[in-house]
Amino acid sequence: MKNHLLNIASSVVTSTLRGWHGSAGSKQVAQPPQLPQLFDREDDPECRLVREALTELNLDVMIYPCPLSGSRFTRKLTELSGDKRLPFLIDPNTGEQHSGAQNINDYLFRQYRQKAAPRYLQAGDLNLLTSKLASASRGRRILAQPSVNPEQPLTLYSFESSPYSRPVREKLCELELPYILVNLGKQQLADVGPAKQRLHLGEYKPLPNTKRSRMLAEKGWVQVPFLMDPNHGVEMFESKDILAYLERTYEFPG
Ligand SMILES: N[C@@H](CCC(=O)N[C@@H](CS)C(=O)NCC(=O)O)C(=O)O
Repeated sequence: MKNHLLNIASSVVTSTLRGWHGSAGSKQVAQPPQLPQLFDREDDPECRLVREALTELNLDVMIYPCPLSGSRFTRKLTELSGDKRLPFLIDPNTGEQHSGAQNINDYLFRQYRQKAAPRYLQAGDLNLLTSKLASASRGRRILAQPSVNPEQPLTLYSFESSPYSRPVREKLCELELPYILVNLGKQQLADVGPAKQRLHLGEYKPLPNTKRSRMLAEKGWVQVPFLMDPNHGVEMFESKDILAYLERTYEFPG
């Protein structure tokens, strides 16, 4: 979408249709030593339910984007899972692999929270319907665009419902760029709101010993989306700038 403001407004509608699930991140962090790997398409209704669960569980993962008519990770997906069904999760920490939102979210909650996935993250009819409507509200499908294959994965700080982060995730998906998804869900009231107009008055203090407090110490600011590209030594805030950077750096002129 060319007009950035319209793009963000449409993304607000998308998050609203899913009741802003994928905003809160748990205070309890159970990040395992190795990154779980998710084969994902940004506009797939089941993939969205899994990414909402990942934000809620405060888990970071490696994303292998599989847009429509994409090929970069589809062969690997087929080799590992036996078909092209999305979402597909591999957890190298346990050797488990699962297909489909219901199985994946059941596994993630059982493994990393020792409890059942909440109702709003189950792949039942209502959640799939709202997630389909959320995808439809973006007004287009995520189709692969010819792109440069990076040597190293990029890193994106995001949380699922973030209206500013969604267009960046869509672009990473279209360009089939693998990335580490760092989930930065809201852990307290002071985290709520855009970075420049938080609900909380006074100096912003993230909870201690969290990804948010580390981001503040290391980057001087807590805001998503935040992109790191080790292939070019680039780190940047601002969704509009990130989109322009990804297009200029990775998209083959069409
Ligand atoms: N102008 C920025 C706005 C980004 C922004 O406000 N992001 C929100 C999330 S959608 C944020 O970081 N809020 C503060 C927080 O989550 O701590 C952009 O386009 O990237």
